[in-house]
Amino acid sequence: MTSTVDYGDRIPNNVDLGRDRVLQRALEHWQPAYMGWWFDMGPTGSQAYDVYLRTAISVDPEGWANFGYVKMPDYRWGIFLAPPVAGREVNFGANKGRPAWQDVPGEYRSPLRRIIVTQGDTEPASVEQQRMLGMSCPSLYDLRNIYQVNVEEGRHLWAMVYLLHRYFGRDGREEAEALLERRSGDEDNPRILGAFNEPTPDWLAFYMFTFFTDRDGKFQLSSLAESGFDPLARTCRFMLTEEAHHMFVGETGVGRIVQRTAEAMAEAKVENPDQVRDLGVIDLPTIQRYLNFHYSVTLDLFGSDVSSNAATYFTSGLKGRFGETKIDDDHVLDEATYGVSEVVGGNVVNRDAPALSALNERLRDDYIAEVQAGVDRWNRHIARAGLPFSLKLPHKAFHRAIGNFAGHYVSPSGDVMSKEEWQARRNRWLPTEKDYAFVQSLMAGRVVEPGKFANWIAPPRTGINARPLDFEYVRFN
Ligand code: BYC
Repeated sequence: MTSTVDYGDRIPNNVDLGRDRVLQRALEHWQPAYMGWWFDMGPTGSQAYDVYLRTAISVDPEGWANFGYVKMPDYRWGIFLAPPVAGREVNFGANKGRPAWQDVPGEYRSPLRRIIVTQGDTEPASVEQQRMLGMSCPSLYDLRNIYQVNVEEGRHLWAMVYLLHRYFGRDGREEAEALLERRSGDEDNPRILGAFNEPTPDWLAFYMFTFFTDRDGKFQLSSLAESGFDPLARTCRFMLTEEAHHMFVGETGVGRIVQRTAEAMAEAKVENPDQVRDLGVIDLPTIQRYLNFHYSVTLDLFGSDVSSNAATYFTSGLKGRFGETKIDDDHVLDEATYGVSEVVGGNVVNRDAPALSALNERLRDDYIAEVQAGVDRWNRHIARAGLPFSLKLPHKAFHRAIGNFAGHYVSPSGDVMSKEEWQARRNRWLPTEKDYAFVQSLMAGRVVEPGKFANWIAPPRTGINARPLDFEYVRFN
């Protein structure tokens, strides 16, 4: 393992790829297919643009990235694993205390492959979901940020494909090909997880997605960074470094939209949503409906509240809890219980379940706490403008399709309803066709003059890599 990356290699890497000719050839064979996918499904019309991107150049925490203009097809998608930790052990489950695996334990091959494929599948999916958005960007700064997110999702796909090729032989190579064949939203060959087949039709949706859904990425990657399968743990540790920027883009993106709306409302002294829309900004109830949608579909990504898969992953030592090694317990969980909710007799009630099978629910709860803190920060913009409104996370049971709440009709405040009652109110709670049409009407063209921002979003506080806001973050050539 080297800590800097050799850019002389066709595939930049810090895994001594050059020493494993078979693996190198397999990846070099996959690379043109990846490029084909990028040209077909990557950001529309962007191939010739020079974009001010950061590229991973080492795994050194003090300076792992380099900033400069790059044409995205020339971005150096590479393979980087965080440095090994000497003497690392499996830290949880039935194998706790054994040396961490450097190879796939035969008995766990199938679940491990499935975890890696599921993780890998989300990465190209999100690029596909966002591919049209460059055509309606609110500024060069925002355009650069979405492209940064897109190339790094591409790199995260490379990260999982490396593991598949390196450790899973022929099966792994077939899975790697299939990752380039599924398509977000395709009826016949969709992406694996629900949220990754939903459209991301506009920039409010993009920012909600990067705030809510990329954060599922953070929590899942953090759990996989605890894995007893050391190459997966080290891969995910490095991916988390890049992931932080994606969530920054989401949180500040929504925050800037909320800020702009609140300031425009205060200045014009209007609160009625129609009048707010007349100001050319997105009214707060529409923002709330987008929030309700993205939050609820992302909660589904954590899987069923009670899951034997989750118990197996943990007991085998493949997938830990968030912050596993910092938790003060036995890390085996044979006796422990955890609270899960379900609908009983028209009410949402809590009951204790074996902690092992409730691990998805626990991770979801960890996620909810972090998301709430972000929503609180958005609300400060509204409070500062003196407006009597606040954004709220809907009840956990609202609009769920996976787990105990699937098939139930629960309001954002947690009231269990009949299907008819719920559907009669649906348009108050979730974005309507009219909402989408209005939001998209604001984003009819792109804003590309350096330093200019669309009317519906406030400028950020600072530029990228200490560059000014009027820096030419993207050159169209
Ligand atoms: N949609 O016991 P269950 C990211 C399936 S995001 C459709 O409930 P389990 C990123 C499940 O596959 C992070 N199907 O759940 C973000 C299973 O199928 P089979 C991605 C679903 O297995 C933004 C069945 O239902 N990483 O990185 O305990 C941009 C019953 O399973 C869904 C991971 O997810 C759903 N929402 O947990 C870019 C980590 N939920 O076996 C990137 C790896 C469940 O019956 N994945 N199903 O065919 C996992 O750890 C687990 O697969 C899950 C599900 C947590 C997703």
